[in-house]
Amino acid sequence: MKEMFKINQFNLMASEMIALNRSLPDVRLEGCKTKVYPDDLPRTSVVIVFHNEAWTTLLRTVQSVIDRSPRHLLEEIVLVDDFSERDFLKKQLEQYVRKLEVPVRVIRMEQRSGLIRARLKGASISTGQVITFLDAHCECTTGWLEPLLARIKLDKKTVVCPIIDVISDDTFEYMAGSDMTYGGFNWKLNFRWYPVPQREMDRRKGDRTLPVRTPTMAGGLFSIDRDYFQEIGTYDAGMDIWGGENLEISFRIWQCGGTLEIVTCSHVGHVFRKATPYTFPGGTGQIINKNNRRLAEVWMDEFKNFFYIISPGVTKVDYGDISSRTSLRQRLQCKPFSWYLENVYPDSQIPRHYYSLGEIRNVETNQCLDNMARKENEKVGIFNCHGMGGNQVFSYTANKEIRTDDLCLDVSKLNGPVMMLKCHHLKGNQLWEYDPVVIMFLSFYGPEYVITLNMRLELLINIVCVKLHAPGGLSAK
Ligand SMILES: [Mn+2]
Repeated sequence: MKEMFKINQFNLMASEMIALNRSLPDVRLEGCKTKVYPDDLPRTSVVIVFHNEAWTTLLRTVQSVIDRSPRHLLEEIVLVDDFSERDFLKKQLEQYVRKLEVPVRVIRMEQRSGLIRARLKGASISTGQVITFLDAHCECTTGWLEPLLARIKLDKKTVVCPIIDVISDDTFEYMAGSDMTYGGFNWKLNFRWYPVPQREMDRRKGDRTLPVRTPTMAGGLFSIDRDYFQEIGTYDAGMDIWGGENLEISFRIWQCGGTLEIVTCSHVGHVFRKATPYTFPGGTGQIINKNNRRLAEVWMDEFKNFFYIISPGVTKVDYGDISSRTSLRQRLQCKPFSWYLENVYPDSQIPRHYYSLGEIRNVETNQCLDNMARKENEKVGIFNCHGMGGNQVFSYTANKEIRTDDLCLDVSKLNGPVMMLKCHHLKGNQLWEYDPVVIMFLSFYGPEYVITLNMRLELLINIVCVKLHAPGGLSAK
Protein backbone atom coordinates (compact mmCIF):
# COMPACT_ATOMS: atom_id res chain seq x y z
CA MET A 1 0.00 0.00 0.00
CA LYS A 2 2.79 2.40 0.87
CA GLU A 3 4.62 1.63 -2.36
CA MET A 4 1.50 2.22 -4.43
CA PHE A 5 0.74 5.43 -2.56
CA LYS A 6 3.78 7.07 -4.16
CA ILE A 7 2.46 6.63 -7.69
CA ASN A 8 -0.40 9.11 -7.38
CA GLN A 9 0.05 10.45 -3.83
CA PHE A 10 -3.13 8.75 -2.70
CA ASN A 11 -4.01 5.25 -1.52
CA LEU A 12 -4.20 3.60 -4.91
CA MET A 13 -4.64 0.19 -3.32
CA ALA A 14 -7.79 1.32 -1.54
CA SER A 15 -9.06 2.92 -4.72
CA GLU A 16 -8.57 -0.34 -6.62
CA MET A 17 -10.56 -2.27 -4.02
CA ILE A 18 -13.57 0.05 -4.37
CA ALA A 19 -16.18 -0.35 -7.11
CA LEU A 20 -16.15 2.20 -9.91
CA ASN A 21 -19.88 2.74 -9.28
CA ARG A 22 -19.85 2.72 -5.50
CA SER A 23 -22.70 4.27 -3.50
CA LEU A 24 -22.13 7.53 -1.70
CA PRO A 25 -23.90 9.09 1.28
CA ASP A 26 -26.40 11.86 0.51
CA VAL A 27 -24.75 14.73 2.38
CA ARG A 28 -27.06 17.49 1.16
CA LEU A 29 -28.94 19.78 3.51
CA GLU A 30 -32.50 18.51 4.04
CA GLY A 31 -33.90 21.57 2.25
CA CYS A 32 -31.97 20.65 -0.89
CA LYS A 33 -33.50 17.21 -1.28
CA THR A 34 -36.99 18.51 -1.99
CA LYS A 35 -36.11 21.36 -4.34
CA VAL A 36 -37.65 21.10 -7.80
CA TYR A 37 -35.84 22.33 -10.92
CA PRO A 38 -37.18 23.14 -14.40
CA ASP A 39 -37.05 20.34 -16.99
CA ASP A 40 -35.58 22.51 -19.71
CA LEU A 41 -32.23 23.22 -18.14
CA PRO A 42 -29.29 23.80 -20.52
CA ARG A 43 -27.29 20.67 -21.38
CA THR A 44 -23.70 20.37 -20.27
CA SER A 45 -20.49 18.91 -21.59
CA VAL A 46 -18.23 17.66 -18.81
CA VAL A 47 -14.56 18.36 -19.50
CA ILE A 48 -12.00 16.42 -17.48
CA VAL A 49 -8.25 17.02 -17.91
CA PHE A 50 -5.92 14.29 -16.71
CA HIS A 51 -2.20 13.67 -16.59
CA ASN A 52 -1.05 10.18 -15.58
CA GLU A 53 -4.23 9.70 -13.56
CA ALA A 54 -4.90 6.31 -11.97
CA TRP A 55 -7.37 4.12 -13.87
CA THR A 56 -9.80 3.70 -11.01
CA THR A 57 -10.03 7.34 -9.94
CA LEU A 58 -10.43 8.55 -13.53
CA LEU A 59 -13.09 5.99 -14.41
CA ARG A 60 -14.87 6.45 -11.08
CA THR A 61 -15.11 10.16 -11.94
CA VAL A 62 -16.58 9.31 -15.36
CA GLN A 63 -18.96 6.69 -13.94
CA SER A 64 -20.25 9.01 -11.24
CA VAL A 65 -21.02 11.67 -13.85
CA ILE A 66 -22.94 9.14 -15.93
CA ASP A 67 -24.80 7.57 -13.02
CA ARG A 68 -25.79 10.76 -11.24
CA SER A 69 -26.60 13.16 -14.07
CA PRO A 70 -30.06 13.16 -15.66
CA ARG A 71 -29.35 11.78 -19.14
CA HIS A 72 -31.13 14.62 -20.97
CA LEU A 73 -28.84 17.17 -19.30
CA LEU A 74 -25.57 15.46 -20.15
CA GLU A 75 -24.35 16.19 -23.66
CA GLU A 76 -21.06 14.30 -23.47
CA ILE A 77 -17.92 13.76 -21.45
CA VAL A 78 -14.63 15.01 -22.88
CA LEU A 79 -11.44 13.52 -21.47
CA VAL A 80 -8.37 15.60 -22.27
CA ASP A 81 -5.12 13.70 -21.87
CA ASP A 82 -2.35 16.15 -21.07
CA PHE A 83 0.41 13.99 -22.52
CA SER A 84 0.28 11.06 -20.07
CA GLU A 85 2.93 8.37 -20.25
CA ARG A 86 0.98 5.48 -18.76
CA ASP A 87 0.04 2.80 -21.25
CA PHE A 88 -3.40 1.98 -19.88
CA LEU A 89 -4.48 5.56 -20.61
CA LYS A 90 -4.03 5.02 -24.36
CA LYS A 91 -5.91 2.34 -26.39
CA GLN A 92 -7.26 0.61 -23.31
CA LEU A 93 -8.99 3.78 -22.15
CA GLU A 94 -10.45 4.50 -25.58
CA GLN A 95 -11.84 0.98 -25.84
CA TYR A 96 -13.30 1.11 -22.35
CA VAL A 97 -15.15 4.41 -22.73
CA ARG A 98 -16.61 3.35 -26.09
CA LYS A 99 -18.87 0.92 -24.22
CA LEU A 100 -20.27 3.53 -21.84
CA GLU A 101 -23.86 4.67 -22.35
CA VAL A 102 -22.91 8.36 -22.73
CA PRO A 103 -20.64 9.70 -25.49
CA VAL A 104 -17.15 9.94 -24.04
CA ARG A 105 -14.46 11.49 -26.23
CA VAL A 106 -10.77 11.17 -25.52
CA ILE A 107 -8.51 13.85 -26.97
CA ARG A 108 -4.76 14.11 -26.55
CA MET A 109 -2.45 17.07 -26.17
CA GLU A 110 0.62 16.69 -28.36
CA GLN A 111 2.95 17.89 -25.62
CA ARG A 112 2.69 18.62 -21.92
CA SER A 113 0.45 21.67 -21.97
CA GLY A 114 -0.85 22.14 -18.47
CA LEU A 115 -4.32 22.47 -17.07
CA ILE A 116 -5.13 25.80 -18.66
CA ARG A 117 -4.37 24.99 -22.28
CA ALA A 118 -5.76 21.46 -21.96
CA ARG A 119 -9.05 22.83 -20.63
CA LEU A 120 -9.22 25.35 -23.45
CA LYS A 121 -8.74 22.53 -25.94
CA GLY A 122 -11.43 20.41 -24.28
CA ALA A 123 -13.83 23.34 -24.15
CA SER A 124 -13.25 24.18 -27.82
CA ILE A 125 -14.19 20.73 -29.11
CA SER A 126 -17.15 20.24 -26.75
CA THR A 127 -20.68 21.13 -27.83
CA GLY A 128 -22.97 21.48 -24.80
CA GLN A 129 -24.47 24.88 -23.94
CA VAL A 130 -22.78 24.67 -20.55
CA ILE A 131 -19.22 23.54 -19.90
CA THR A 132 -18.57 21.78 -16.60
CA PHE A 133 -14.94 21.34 -15.63
CA LEU A 134 -14.07 18.54 -13.23
CA ASP A 135 -10.83 17.22 -11.83
CA ALA A 136 -9.83 13.67 -12.77
CA HIS A 137 -10.28 12.23 -9.25
CA CYS A 138 -13.79 13.32 -8.33
CA GLU A 139 -17.12 11.69 -7.56
CA CYS A 140 -20.41 13.40 -8.28
CA THR A 141 -23.24 12.78 -5.83
CA THR A 142 -27.00 12.56 -6.25
CA GLY A 143 -28.52 15.79 -7.48
CA TRP A 144 -25.19 17.48 -8.14
CA LEU A 145 -25.96 18.80 -11.62
CA GLU A 146 -29.47 20.27 -11.62
CA PRO A 147 -28.85 23.05 -9.08
CA LEU A 148 -25.74 24.16 -11.00
CA LEU A 149 -27.52 24.33 -14.35
CA ALA A 150 -30.55 26.02 -12.79
CA ARG A 151 -28.43 28.99 -11.72
CA ILE A 152 -26.96 29.33 -15.21
CA LYS A 153 -30.41 29.13 -16.79
CA LEU A 154 -31.52 31.96 -14.53
CA ASP A 155 -28.54 34.14 -15.50
CA LYS A 156 -25.90 33.01 -17.94
CA LYS A 157 -23.39 35.37 -16.31
CA THR A 158 -23.45 33.26 -13.17
CA VAL A 159 -20.50 30.92 -12.82
CA VAL A 160 -21.16 28.14 -10.33
CA CYS A 161 -19.14 25.75 -8.20
CA PRO A 162 -20.42 22.78 -6.19
CA ILE A 163 -19.46 22.24 -2.58
CA ILE A 164 -16.26 20.23 -2.80
CA ASP A 165 -16.53 17.25 -0.46
CA VAL A 166 -13.43 15.46 0.74
CA ILE A 167 -12.51 12.00 -0.47
CA SER A 168 -9.79 10.86 1.92
CA ASP A 169 -6.48 10.30 0.16
CA ASP A 170 -5.85 7.59 2.73
CA THR A 171 -9.08 5.58 2.98
CA PHE A 172 -11.25 7.00 0.17
CA GLU A 173 -13.90 7.64 2.79
CA TYR A 174 -16.39 10.26 1.62
CA MET A 175 -16.74 13.26 3.93
CA ALA A 176 -19.11 16.19 3.48
CA GLY A 177 -17.56 19.57 2.83
CA SER A 178 -18.88 22.61 4.65
CA ASP A 179 -21.46 25.02 3.27
CA MET A 180 -20.14 27.56 5.77
CA THR A 181 -16.84 28.27 4.02
CA TYR A 182 -16.15 30.19 0.86
CA GLY A 183 -13.19 31.03 -1.33
CA GLY A 184 -10.71 33.81 -0.66
CA PHE A 185 -6.97 34.28 -0.90
CA ASN A 186 -4.13 35.19 1.42
CA TRP A 187 -1.30 37.72 1.10
CA LYS A 188 0.70 35.38 -1.10
CA LEU A 189 -2.28 35.02 -3.44
CA ASN A 190 -2.83 31.42 -2.41
CA PHE A 191 -6.43 30.30 -2.61
CA ARG A 192 -7.83 29.68 0.91
CA TRP A 193 -11.15 28.70 2.44
CA TYR A 194 -12.55 31.18 4.95
CA PRO A 195 -15.79 31.21 6.97
CA VAL A 196 -18.78 32.65 5.09
CA PRO A 197 -19.16 36.12 6.64
CA GLN A 198 -22.27 37.25 8.44
CA ARG A 199 -23.19 39.73 5.67
CA GLU A 200 -23.52 36.83 3.21
CA MET A 201 -25.62 34.80 5.69
CA ASP A 202 -27.84 37.87 6.13
CA ARG A 203 -28.20 38.42 2.38
CA ARG A 204 -29.57 34.86 2.14
CA LYS A 205 -31.77 35.46 5.18
CA GLY A 206 -30.09 32.53 6.89
CA ASP A 207 -31.19 30.00 4.24
CA ARG A 208 -28.14 27.82 3.79
CA THR A 209 -29.64 26.07 0.76
CA LEU A 210 -29.31 29.29 -1.28
CA PRO A 211 -26.09 29.81 -3.27
CA VAL A 212 -23.21 31.63 -1.57
CA ARG A 213 -21.53 34.47 -3.44
CA THR A 214 -17.86 33.62 -3.24
CA PRO A 215 -14.94 35.99 -3.95
CA THR A 216 -12.87 33.21 -5.54
CA MET A 217 -13.15 29.63 -6.72
CA ALA A 218 -10.85 26.74 -5.89
CA GLY A 219 -10.54 26.17 -9.62
CA GLY A 220 -10.97 22.46 -10.20
CA LEU A 221 -14.74 22.19 -10.40
CA PHE A 222 -17.15 24.67 -11.95
CA SER A 223 -19.83 25.15 -14.59
CA ILE A 224 -20.07 28.07 -16.99
CA ASP A 225 -22.25 28.97 -19.94
CA ARG A 226 -20.31 28.37 -23.17
CA ASP A 227 -21.06 31.78 -24.70
CA TYR A 228 -20.27 33.57 -21.48
CA PHE A 229 -16.99 31.68 -21.17
CA GLN A 230 -16.06 33.05 -24.62
CA GLU A 231 -17.37 36.51 -23.87
CA ILE A 232 -15.25 37.01 -20.77
CA GLY A 233 -12.13 35.64 -22.38
CA THR A 234 -11.96 31.95 -21.36
CA TYR A 235 -8.58 31.57 -19.68
CA ASP A 236 -5.34 33.53 -19.96
CA ALA A 237 -3.57 31.26 -22.45
CA GLY A 238 -0.31 33.01 -21.57
CA MET A 239 -0.35 31.25 -18.21
CA ASP A 240 1.59 28.02 -17.91
CA ILE A 241 0.59 24.59 -16.57
CA TRP A 242 -1.23 25.43 -13.37
CA GLY A 243 -1.57 28.01 -10.58
CA GLY A 244 -3.14 31.45 -10.38
CA GLU A 245 -5.67 30.70 -13.11
CA ASN A 246 -8.43 30.16 -10.56
CA LEU A 247 -7.94 33.62 -9.03
CA GLU A 248 -7.57 35.13 -12.50
CA ILE A 249 -10.94 33.84 -13.65
CA SER A 250 -12.50 34.74 -10.28
CA PHE A 251 -11.31 38.37 -10.39
CA ARG A 252 -12.31 38.60 -14.05
CA ILE A 253 -15.83 37.26 -13.46
CA TRP A 254 -16.52 39.72 -10.67
CA GLN A 255 -14.75 42.76 -12.09
CA CYS A 256 -16.35 42.32 -15.52
CA GLY A 257 -19.96 42.06 -14.40
CA GLY A 258 -20.49 38.37 -13.65
CA THR A 259 -21.30 36.49 -10.46
CA LEU A 260 -19.42 33.61 -8.88
CA GLU A 261 -21.31 31.27 -6.58
CA ILE A 262 -20.96 28.14 -4.55
CA VAL A 263 -24.21 26.26 -5.01
CA THR A 264 -24.65 24.61 -1.64
CA CYS A 265 -27.13 22.01 -2.87
CA SER A 266 -24.57 20.56 -5.28
CA HIS A 267 -21.93 18.23 -3.84
CA VAL A 268 -18.95 16.76 -5.68
CA GLY A 269 -16.20 14.83 -3.92
CA HIS A 270 -12.52 15.36 -4.68
CA VAL A 271 -9.44 13.44 -3.54
CA PHE A 272 -7.38 16.08 -1.73
CA ARG A 273 -3.70 15.24 -1.67
CA LYS A 274 -0.98 16.41 0.65
CA ALA A 275 1.66 16.44 -2.07
CA THR A 276 1.55 16.76 -5.82
CA PRO A 277 2.49 13.71 -7.90
CA TYR A 278 3.18 15.86 -10.95
CA THR A 279 6.41 17.26 -12.25
CA PHE A 280 6.38 20.75 -13.70
CA PRO A 281 8.63 21.60 -16.59
CA GLY A 282 10.85 24.44 -15.37
CA GLY A 283 9.86 24.07 -11.71
CA THR A 284 6.67 24.89 -9.81
CA GLY A 285 7.94 28.13 -8.30
CA GLN A 286 8.77 29.81 -11.59
CA ILE A 287 5.48 28.84 -13.18
CA ILE A 288 3.35 30.08 -10.33
CA ASN A 289 5.38 33.30 -10.12
CA LYS A 290 4.84 33.95 -13.81
CA ASN A 291 1.12 33.22 -13.61
CA ASN A 292 0.71 35.36 -10.51
CA ARG A 293 2.61 38.19 -12.17
CA ARG A 294 0.20 38.16 -15.09
CA LEU A 295 -2.71 38.03 -12.67
CA ALA A 296 -1.42 41.01 -10.70
CA GLU A 297 -0.45 43.10 -13.74
CA VAL A 298 -3.76 42.67 -15.52
CA TRP A 299 -6.31 42.70 -12.70
CA MET A 300 -4.98 44.12 -9.44
CA ASP A 301 -4.20 47.76 -10.33
CA GLU A 302 -2.23 49.51 -7.57
CA PHE A 303 -2.75 46.53 -5.26
CA LYS A 304 -0.18 44.64 -7.26
CA ASN A 305 2.48 46.56 -5.33
CA PHE A 306 1.16 45.14 -2.09
CA PHE A 307 1.57 41.67 -3.51
CA TYR A 308 5.07 42.43 -4.85
CA ILE A 309 6.28 43.44 -1.38
CA ILE A 310 5.07 40.08 -0.05
CA SER A 311 6.53 38.17 -2.99
CA PRO A 312 9.49 40.14 -4.41
CA GLY A 313 10.56 37.08 -6.41
CA VAL A 314 7.50 37.57 -8.63
CA THR A 315 8.86 40.83 -10.05
CA LYS A 316 11.92 39.05 -11.41
CA VAL A 317 10.13 36.66 -13.76
CA ASP A 318 9.54 37.19 -17.44
CA TYR A 319 5.77 37.21 -17.71
CA GLY A 320 5.40 37.57 -21.45
CA ASP A 321 2.95 39.75 -23.35
CA ILE A 322 -0.21 40.77 -21.52
CA SER A 323 -1.54 43.24 -24.06
CA SER A 324 -4.39 40.98 -25.22
CA ARG A 325 -5.54 40.59 -21.62
CA THR A 326 -5.38 44.29 -20.81
CA SER A 327 -7.31 45.11 -23.97
CA LEU A 328 -9.86 42.44 -22.99
CA ARG A 329 -10.26 44.21 -19.68
CA GLN A 330 -10.73 47.51 -21.47
CA ARG A 331 -13.20 46.10 -24.00
CA LEU A 332 -15.34 44.57 -21.25
CA GLN A 333 -15.09 47.79 -19.22
CA CYS A 334 -14.23 45.87 -16.11
CA LYS A 335 -14.30 47.53 -12.73
CA PRO A 336 -11.14 48.28 -10.71
CA PHE A 337 -9.71 45.87 -8.17
CA SER A 338 -10.57 48.32 -5.39
CA TRP A 339 -14.23 47.91 -6.34
CA TYR A 340 -13.86 44.14 -6.03
CA LEU A 341 -12.24 44.46 -2.61
CA GLU A 342 -14.87 46.86 -1.36
CA ASN A 343 -17.98 45.18 -2.75
CA VAL A 344 -17.21 41.52 -3.24
CA TYR A 345 -14.52 40.81 -0.69
CA PRO A 346 -14.65 43.41 2.10
CA ASP A 347 -13.41 40.81 4.58
CA SER A 348 -10.27 40.18 2.52
CA GLN A 349 -6.96 39.84 4.31
CA ILE A 350 -5.50 42.77 2.40
CA PRO A 351 -5.70 45.85 4.64
CA ARG A 352 -7.25 48.57 2.48
CA HIS A 353 -5.59 51.28 4.56
CA TYR A 354 -2.25 50.97 6.24
CA TYR A 355 0.69 53.09 7.35
CA SER A 356 3.40 50.73 6.27
CA LEU A 357 4.14 47.32 4.92
CA GLY A 358 7.45 45.54 5.17
CA GLU A 359 9.82 43.98 7.64
CA ILE A 360 10.23 44.90 11.31
CA ARG A 361 13.97 44.79 11.80
CA ASN A 362 16.23 45.10 14.78
CA VAL A 363 19.06 46.99 13.09
CA GLU A 364 21.49 46.02 15.83
CA THR A 365 21.15 42.25 15.38
CA ASN A 366 19.77 42.27 11.82
CA GLN A 367 16.94 40.06 12.94
CA CYS A 368 13.37 40.45 11.80
CA LEU A 369 9.97 39.59 13.16
CA ASP A 370 8.94 36.43 11.36
CA ASN A 371 5.65 34.54 11.48
CA MET A 372 7.70 31.36 10.89
CA ALA A 373 4.70 30.03 8.90
CA ARG A 374 3.12 29.33 12.26
CA LYS A 375 -0.60 29.20 12.74
CA GLU A 376 -3.13 30.99 14.84
CA ASN A 377 -2.48 30.98 18.58
CA GLU A 378 1.25 30.49 18.27
CA LYS A 379 4.07 32.84 19.14
CA VAL A 380 5.53 35.27 16.64
CA GLY A 381 9.18 34.50 15.95
CA ILE A 382 12.37 36.24 14.95
CA PHE A 383 14.79 35.16 12.29
CA ASN A 384 17.69 36.59 10.34
CA CYS A 385 16.32 39.19 7.95
CA HIS A 386 16.25 37.73 4.45
CA GLY A 387 14.63 40.51 2.47
CA MET A 388 12.54 37.98 0.56
CA GLY A 389 9.22 39.19 1.91
CA GLY A 390 6.93 36.27 2.70
CA ASN A 391 6.85 35.42 6.37
CA GLN A 392 8.76 38.56 7.34
CA VAL A 393 6.25 41.03 5.94
CA PHE A 394 4.06 42.79 8.45
CA SER A 395 1.65 45.62 7.96
CA TYR A 396 1.02 48.41 10.42
CA THR A 397 -2.60 49.04 9.55
CA ALA A 398 -4.84 52.06 9.89
CA ASN A 399 -6.42 50.24 12.85
CA LYS A 400 -2.96 50.23 14.47
CA GLU A 401 -2.66 46.49 14.21
CA ILE A 402 0.59 44.78 13.38
CA ARG A 403 -0.67 42.24 10.97
CA THR A 404 0.73 39.32 9.00
CA ASP A 405 -1.86 37.97 6.60
CA ASP A 406 -4.98 37.18 8.65
CA LEU A 407 -3.12 37.16 11.98
CA CYS A 408 -2.46 40.07 14.31
CA LEU A 409 0.17 40.48 17.00
CA ASP A 410 -1.66 40.16 20.27
CA VAL A 411 -0.41 40.71 23.80
CA SER A 412 -2.66 39.34 26.47
CA LYS A 413 -0.33 39.19 29.44
CA LEU A 414 2.71 41.06 30.65
CA ASN A 415 6.00 39.26 30.24
CA GLY A 416 4.10 36.75 28.20
CA PRO A 417 4.95 36.01 24.62
CA VAL A 418 3.50 38.11 21.84
CA MET A 419 1.06 35.79 20.12
CA MET A 420 -0.44 35.74 16.65
CA LEU A 421 -4.23 35.65 16.78
CA LYS A 422 -6.98 36.20 14.22
CA CYS A 423 -7.40 39.94 13.80
CA HIS A 424 -10.51 41.07 15.67
CA HIS A 425 -10.41 44.79 14.75
CA LEU A 426 -11.45 45.68 18.33
CA LYS A 427 -8.09 47.27 19.22
CA GLY A 428 -7.48 46.23 22.86
CA ASN A 429 -4.81 43.54 22.94
CA GLN A 430 -4.09 44.11 19.26
CA LEU A 431 -3.52 47.86 19.43
CA TRP A 432 0.04 49.03 18.88
CA GLU A 433 1.16 52.64 19.00
CA TYR A 434 4.15 53.55 16.88
CA ASP A 435 6.59 55.93 18.49
CA PRO A 436 8.60 57.65 15.75
CA VAL A 437 11.07 59.13 18.22
CA VAL A 438 12.35 55.93 19.78
CA ILE A 439 11.22 53.92 16.73
CA MET A 440 9.41 51.11 18.43
CA PHE A 441 5.96 49.75 18.84
CA LEU A 442 4.21 50.30 22.14
CA SER A 443 1.48 48.01 23.32
CA PHE A 444 -1.81 49.16 24.73
CA TYR A 445 -0.49 48.74 28.27
CA GLY A 446 1.04 52.17 27.85
CA PRO A 447 4.14 53.87 26.55
CA GLU A 448 6.51 52.08 28.88
CA TYR A 449 5.62 48.64 27.55
CA VAL A 450 7.28 47.62 24.33
CA ILE A 451 7.98 44.64 22.14
CA THR A 452 11.42 43.40 22.95
CA LEU A 453 13.42 40.38 22.10
CA ASN A 454 14.01 38.05 24.99
CA MET A 455 17.16 36.19 24.05
CA ARG A 456 17.71 34.35 27.30
CA LEU A 457 15.95 31.20 26.23
CA GLU A 458 18.48 29.89 23.85
CA LEU A 459 16.42 27.97 21.35
CA LEU A 460 12.97 29.12 22.25
CA ILE A 461 13.55 32.75 21.40
CA ASN A 462 10.59 34.64 22.72
CA ILE A 463 9.25 37.96 21.74
CA VAL A 464 7.64 39.35 24.83
CA CYS A 465 6.00 42.47 25.97
CA VAL A 466 7.90 43.92 28.95
CA LYS A 467 7.96 47.04 31.06
CA LEU A 468 10.88 49.32 30.35
CA HIS A 469 13.20 49.80 33.29
CA ALA A 470 13.62 53.44 32.51
CA PRO A 471 12.07 55.64 29.85
CA GLY A 472 14.34 55.67 26.85
CA GLY A 473 15.98 52.49 28.03
CA LEU A 474 16.25 51.16 24.49
CA SER A 475 18.48 52.87 22.01
CA ALA A 476 16.82 54.60 19.10
CA LYS A 477 17.87 52.17 16.43
MN1 LIG B 1 -7.21 17.50 -7.87
